[in-house]
Amino acid sequence: MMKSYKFAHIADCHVGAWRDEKMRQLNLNTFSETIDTIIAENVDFVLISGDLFNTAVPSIEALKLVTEKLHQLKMADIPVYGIAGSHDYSATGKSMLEVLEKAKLFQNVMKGDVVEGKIKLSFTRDEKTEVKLCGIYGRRGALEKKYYEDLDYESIEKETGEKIFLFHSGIKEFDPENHGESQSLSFLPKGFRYYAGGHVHFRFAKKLEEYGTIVFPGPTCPNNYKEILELKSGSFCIVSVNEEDKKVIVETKTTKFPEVLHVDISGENLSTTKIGEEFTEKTKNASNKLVLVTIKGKLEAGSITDFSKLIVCPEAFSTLRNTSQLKNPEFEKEMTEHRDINEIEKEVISEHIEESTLNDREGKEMLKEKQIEIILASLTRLAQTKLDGETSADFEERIVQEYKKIL
Ligand SMILES: [Mn+2]
Repeated sequence: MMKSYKFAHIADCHVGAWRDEKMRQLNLNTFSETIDTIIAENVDFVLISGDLFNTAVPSIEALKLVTEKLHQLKMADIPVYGIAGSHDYSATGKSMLEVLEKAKLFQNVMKGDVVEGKIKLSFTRDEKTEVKLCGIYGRRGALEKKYYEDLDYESIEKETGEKIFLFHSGIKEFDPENHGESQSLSFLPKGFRYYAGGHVHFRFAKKLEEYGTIVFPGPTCPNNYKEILELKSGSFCIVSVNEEDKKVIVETKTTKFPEVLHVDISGENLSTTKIGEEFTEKTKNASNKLVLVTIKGKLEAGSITDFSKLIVCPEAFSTLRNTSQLKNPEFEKEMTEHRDINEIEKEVISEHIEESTLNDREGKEMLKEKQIEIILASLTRLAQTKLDGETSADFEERIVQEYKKIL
């Protein structure tokens, strides 16, 4: 018989993210405070739906903090269950998550065997609540799709008891902007009480008839310029499941974040002086705020292009500049700051796609959109590394096979 239980659901903490010193510190502090709140909430366990770290091998600073906070959870008798995300996953298995797992500070719930070509997931059981957990990690370029294709749905769907599924993928039906190569809802196994999602950095909660409650808590701290503007702060969820009516109550908590001041400067013939003046005028009341400056249009010939010393507001919490839509006539190229690598790749490829002539099997040139898609998919496939114990020949064969699928 199930009892009422309560847990915290966090995702996309990206601990160690940000180059900007103040933002990096904010990201660390936010993670620390999030765990403090979770401990104070007296939950039964914590779920981390991927991207705990910003990279598979994080900095000592990031690792130190996460280890300390996970240890505090352990001391408070709160187990932590999770999966890897597209950022902290590593094909070679050399992920810091494995180290934390060895230290018994974290339990990876993506466990199972391959039986006759099918992936049979096994459940991790939480001792105190008897809740059963399993999940599938996320990989860069949504390579996890393969795991869902081979997943033995029946065996996990027919499992009885209270079940939670952890995943790190976008759901097409609930993500019109397609933040992260979303998949159709049907990839989720049916009949779980709760679906703990990660990967798409926005807040979402919905109860579905055949499924259960599907939740994306949003990142604990916004991870880039665009997310700051969209989300205004980070967030996570505290979830209670009631014994009698099996009702799932999702409480979204926002994390502390400075007030944002967004400054837009645009023009067709922008001089450095003009930009400086407009910036000073628009940041008069910027004290302790996080100033986001978008500069777009065209620079006057001969202008300085390094704004790092010029466009900065000393009394602000920090100043972040976005000049991705600013053209410098001298170089005729876009300057980029604070942007996602995937976004930059896509943009550069799209810009130069006219030079590409990929033909289909009949020798006819493919649609440019299709060519962009193939080039992007190739980048992801070719960025893979050899697995532990994999021979060079096996590695080559695997890359060739995966490559064939995108053509
Ligand atoms: Mn993420």
